[in-house]
Amino acid sequence: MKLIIKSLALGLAIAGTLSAAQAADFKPRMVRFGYGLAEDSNQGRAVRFFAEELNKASGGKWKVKTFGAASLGSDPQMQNALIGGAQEIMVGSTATLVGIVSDFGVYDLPFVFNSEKEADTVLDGPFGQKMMDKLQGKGMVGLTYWENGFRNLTNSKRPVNKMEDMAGIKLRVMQNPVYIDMFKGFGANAVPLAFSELFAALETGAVDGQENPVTTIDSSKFYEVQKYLTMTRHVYSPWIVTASKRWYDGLTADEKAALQKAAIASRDFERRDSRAASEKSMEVLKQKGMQINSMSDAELNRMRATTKPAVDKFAAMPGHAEVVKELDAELAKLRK
Ligand code: TK8
Repeated sequence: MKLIIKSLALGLAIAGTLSAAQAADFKPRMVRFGYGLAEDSNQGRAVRFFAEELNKASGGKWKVKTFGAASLGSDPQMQNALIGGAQEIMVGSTATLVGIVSDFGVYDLPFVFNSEKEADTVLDGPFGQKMMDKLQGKGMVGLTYWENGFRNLTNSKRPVNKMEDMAGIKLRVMQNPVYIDMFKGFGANAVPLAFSELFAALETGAVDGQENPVTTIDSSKFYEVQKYLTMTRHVYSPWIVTASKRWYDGLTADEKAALQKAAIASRDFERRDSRAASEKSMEVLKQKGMQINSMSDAELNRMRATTKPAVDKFAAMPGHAEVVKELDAELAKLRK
């Protein structure tokens, strides 16, 4: 009898030392996490961080596999795979979500955010959450926002010192009307194209230029096919990590909680990493021979004024006036 009690106690003691992960309710799952940038990029590093967190939290029950360089498809293709349940998680630009929830175009309105700090506060606050919640009715679940960063202009034709220098430049933009209207307004020839096709388009001269944060210009090796970089910071566009709602709805409460926790940890990791990488990328781009120039505030203000029709057009679409007002109110709170 004593022996039985002893071994029972021992058994309990061992059970007590099992990690919380093993005790928690995790089912064995294969999770596909896709993204568009190169594996060696700020996006790739953060995806691997997220995957690792989930593998750990599940005590090895989850096998999260990462797929970079758009190997599961472009942003819009992955979004459809999530909605259909053929893929579990992705990260991509909020800008490419406008085909699903057009309200997301609000983040693409030119010169809306003044700093990374402003963007963090708005995205991590009630406004950012409310935007993510709009995806639920469309088959996706928003998990968190990562930094893509302020977007800058590159091209192979000429230095862009003033708006008129963009005239006639065939410029790849994301598949999003705000960008098409904005760059047409600047005088460029805006061509919407998936990011996965961008390098080849620049290389063959199908387009002359593009716009992205310096980290992406570096990790995608655009310096090989682009000579001029102009620091316009015209849009701060976030990345958003999303899950398939079909898949998400089948998760246990413990799994959902772990997913949320890993999402927040990945966000903090990604923003720190991206901001450090951004400084290094500027050095790399210089060293690779890109000619870099900034634009005067007066010129940027002139560009901003030129975008008014694009902003008005966005705001005139159903429901958008409300979204713009809400974002303006959030920003006003920060700036007072
Ligand atoms: C990566 C894209 C990219 C975005 C773009 O899939 O398309 O220019 O900036 O980050 O989402």
